[in-house]
Amino acid sequence: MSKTSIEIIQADITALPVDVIVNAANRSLMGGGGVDGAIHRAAGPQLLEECRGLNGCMTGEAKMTSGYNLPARHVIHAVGPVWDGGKRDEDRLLGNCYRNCLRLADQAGLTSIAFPSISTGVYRFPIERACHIALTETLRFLEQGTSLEKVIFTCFSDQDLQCYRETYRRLSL
Ligand code: AR6
Repeated sequence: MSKTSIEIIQADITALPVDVIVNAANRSLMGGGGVDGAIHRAAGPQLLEECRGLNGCMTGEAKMTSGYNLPARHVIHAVGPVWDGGKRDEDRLLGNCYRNCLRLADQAGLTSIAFPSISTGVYRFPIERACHIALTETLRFLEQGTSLEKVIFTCFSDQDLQCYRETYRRLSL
């Protein structure tokens, strides 16, 4: 069992005072709608300036920036897969997103990270399937030992919250 605590909450991720929040970005890293738009609005224009220098990001990968006006100190921009029926390696690519975010946070010695539900909005990844991948990848990563003391899964809707809580309960049995 890892010593890291896992919290599943319903919240606006831009309000969380953690070491790092994860952004569900696109490959351009130049902003967009959904949680990406909310993070850029709350962080201010300097975030886009820093992102401009990153030369985008491949699907399944992640890059870290400062958090600027956010209460979070950093942002990890992760690019989830667009759901296309499950035949385009979407599961593996989504798993890579979570692992790469956790690895970046750990390498920076950070202690708290908050994830949104990557790919399950505009990118249409089915929530049950995405939630299972998010939780299993995270639990597996934490078993290795890490600087992270707290991992927060931030759900936007009641249904997503229920799905995460129920899936986590089943995985912990
Ligand atoms: N806090 C927490 N979760 C949120 C917030 C928020 N403030 N706002 C939305 N969500 P999405 P994707 C939830 O569409 O599917 C963007 O245009 C939302 O309810 O933001 O990975 C990017 O630029 C959903 O559960 O991300 C990309 O082009 C989850 O965040 C594309 O969308 C993810 O939904 C990425 O699509």
